[in-house]
Amino acid sequence: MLINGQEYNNIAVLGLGLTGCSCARFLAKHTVDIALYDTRTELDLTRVKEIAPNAPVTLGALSGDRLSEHQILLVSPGIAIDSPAIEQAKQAGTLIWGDVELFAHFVNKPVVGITGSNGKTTVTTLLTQMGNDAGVKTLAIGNIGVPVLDGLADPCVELFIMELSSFQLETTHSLALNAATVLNVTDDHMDRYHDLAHYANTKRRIYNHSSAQLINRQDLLTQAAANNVISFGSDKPTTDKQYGIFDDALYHGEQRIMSTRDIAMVGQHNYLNALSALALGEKVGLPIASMVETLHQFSGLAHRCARVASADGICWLNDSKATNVGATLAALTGLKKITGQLIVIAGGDAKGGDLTPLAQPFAAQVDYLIVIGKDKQLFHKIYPSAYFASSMSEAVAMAANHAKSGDTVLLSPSCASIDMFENYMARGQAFIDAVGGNYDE
Ligand code: UMA
Ligand code: ADP
Repeated sequence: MLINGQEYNNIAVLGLGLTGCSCARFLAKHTVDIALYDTRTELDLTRVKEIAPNAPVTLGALSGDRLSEHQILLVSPGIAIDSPAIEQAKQAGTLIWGDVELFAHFVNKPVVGITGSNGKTTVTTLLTQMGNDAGVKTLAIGNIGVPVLDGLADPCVELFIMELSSFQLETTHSLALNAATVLNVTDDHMDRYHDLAHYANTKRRIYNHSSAQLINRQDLLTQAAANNVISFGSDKPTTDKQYGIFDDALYHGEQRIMSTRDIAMVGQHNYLNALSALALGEKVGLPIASMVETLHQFSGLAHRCARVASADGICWLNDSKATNVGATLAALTGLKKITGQLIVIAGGDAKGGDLTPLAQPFAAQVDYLIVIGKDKQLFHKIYPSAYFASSMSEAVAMAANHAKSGDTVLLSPSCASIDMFENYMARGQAFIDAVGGNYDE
């Protein structure tokens, strides 16, 4: 396989999940010798063997000597690249890439890249819808669940919208996006980064080589030291490089785009998501009228501040996708004007994150806090009267006992779900089932 004039015929794929299988599929088509690695000692290899029947598979601990024999390591995002074996290979001259780096060398269509601690999937999905509604065949790829190299398999795609995690950006070096954004940066994945600055710097790698950079005016950690910077924020824009909100309407510079009342998504944070999508869409030539029409229709995604049907007069909100503090803060901001009591169910795996930013808003807004999961005790520190529950059904029963008609019960965990559930969707579904409502994905 020829990349930048250099022949590569000995490539290793590390991690045999969605990303690893997609890398193997892509490389198999390019008739490159590949070796497959996974640190699990037991793994069902059926799918891998279908994709690359002759590739050697090594399970268990990684060996630096073995990895150093390869020209490139394609490392899956779930694998930390500072492991000693990967570090040894890097020192020996092996290139440490991810699937996104390989994609960058082969893509020949426009790509918009979206990262941030919160709102990535919402903005990626919304902008993809805007593209398709405008008649441009648009595909969402990346952290959203579609490995980027699989996206290249469809020659009809005219525009890619790529959701990027900080993990993916660690191994991405030459991706040249047509427009790139860091939506916001709040504490997340602190079990993988030294501190917030390290995490933010990794996210800002998205701007490298990009043609246009969209920053969040109110979040210093999203700033770009680049030459074609535009911005969004919840204040009034003052130049035509700014998007903002004024008098309950979205604006681009002086130009009023639409009333926030006509946006089908609810919540202040979703108005910012709408602005981001409009700004990125304009950079890749999507017509504004068509994008506004999409905003009239697009009502948001499941498990993100979504109302659960119930007949008890209580407003049950499923925000299971709130896997960090920033997302819960956004949900609380959207609930400032409610009249009844606010009961919150939180907890799970805090991923080494700092929960103290929740202390003040919880004290001001939350009448009754129920916590579940591995890091229950951390919530006790920031809200001493928190009640503990051992399961989602117990938490919902406690909330139902306490709530009256007109009250709101919000599931917004601020934590990952992995200690109790398969994923955030299973956690949200457990909440829905316990509430007893009927809810369609
Ligand atoms: N593995 C190892 N050693 C390790 C860790 C993992 O060998 O130390 C192996 C596992 O045994 C498994 C494979 O790697 O066989 C899994 O790889 P992976 O964890 O990188 O996950 P993928 O299945 O490749 O999915 C990844 C993203 N997962 C992660 O970043 C953890 C998916 O994002 C993404 O949708 C997919 O690529 C396609 O691009 C998920 C995610 O949780 C949704 N992302 C995080 C988030 O959104 O917060 C970052
Ligand atoms: P991500 O893909 O970055 O995890 P999602 O769109 O899936 O983002 O939303 C995750 C969580 O963050 C949900 O709880 C959602 O309500 C919240 N959220 C969405 N957009 C924003 C935003 N712009 N700022 C803060 N929180 C947000």
